[in-house]
Amino acid sequence: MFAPLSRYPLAAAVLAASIAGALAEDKVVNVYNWSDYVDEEVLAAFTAETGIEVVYDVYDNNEIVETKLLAGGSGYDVVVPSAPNVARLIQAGALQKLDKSKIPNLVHAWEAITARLSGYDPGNEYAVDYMWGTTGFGYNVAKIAERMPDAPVDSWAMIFDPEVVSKFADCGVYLLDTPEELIPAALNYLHLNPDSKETAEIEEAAKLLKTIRPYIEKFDSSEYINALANGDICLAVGYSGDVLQAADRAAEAGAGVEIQYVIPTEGAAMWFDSFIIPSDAPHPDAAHAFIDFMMRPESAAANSNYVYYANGNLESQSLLYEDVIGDPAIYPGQQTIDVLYTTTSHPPRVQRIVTRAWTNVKSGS
Ligand code: SPD
Repeated sequence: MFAPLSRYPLAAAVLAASIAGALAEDKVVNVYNWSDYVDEEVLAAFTAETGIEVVYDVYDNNEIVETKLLAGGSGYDVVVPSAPNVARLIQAGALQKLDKSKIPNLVHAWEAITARLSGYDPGNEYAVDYMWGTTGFGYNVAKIAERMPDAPVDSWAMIFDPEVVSKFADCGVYLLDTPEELIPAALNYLHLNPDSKETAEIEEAAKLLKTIRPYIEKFDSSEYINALANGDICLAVGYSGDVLQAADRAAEAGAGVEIQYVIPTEGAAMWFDSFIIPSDAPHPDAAHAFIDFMMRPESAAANSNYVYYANGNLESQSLLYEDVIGDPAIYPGQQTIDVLYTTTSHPPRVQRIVTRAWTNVKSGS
């Protein structure tokens, strides 16, 4: 039989302190997610129910996430990188395996999406899809029509044909500030493999991007939502839900700005952003609780209804607004899905070439 702890005051104090520490540990979860990617009421509901405070930081590209997680000591408990980055982070040992017994709401995961993700995370051991979407472009209907009544608005020619895009330079053209979107889109436009690892092909894509560089006002991955909505720019390569949020904000403002999102007929990127837990996450229990809460159908639906991105939760679909589940820009039909491409992570040698090519495109050198 164990002696009562009251006979060992120091041991009792140490135990009490460590229990208190463990409890305190789980009262916060540090979440690092894409900007404009959550309904804050869902975060508040999580805290109200669990007592766990959510410290929420945002980013707008995968490169910064990967750099932080590879360096270690980020302090984050839950992060939402895209699939190729998840694959690289797993390989580097930067992620911990999920304890699926702590995420019972995983039963709601959408098998079609989980299967896609298993190509990056074999056995789906490290990542759970949060949202998925496409990368196309958004445009201001009136401003584009004014400048080019017969503009090829369904085509990447809007961006990659210098004759076309030059007509819109005066009303503002933005490109996402990331090679992981623009190089594949340019490769695809050139009828090359968007996931090419060939140096010569990547250089070709960079060459095309350089021809349109003079007409690009800014490389940006977050401000374009408001810039489109306010009518400050007329064309932007962007993520599906971001452009749809811009359209919504424009309509709400009632200033006559109409924004249209396009998945071009030549095809576009389809991507998946997943919850992961870094291997050195300070609050792994809170991280699992957070992911589980986000995987409730009600939470997933609330988030998608708010940010206009499709989620990886099958059960949530009956809770989505009709203008979300019924919008082919958010949940594309099979015909569109057939022209969507996915990309994989590059080996380091190819990644260096991509990074250098992108730097040259941006600097115009
Ligand atoms: N504002 C949310 C944007 C989410 C974009 N994630 C997709 C990145 C794929 N490369």
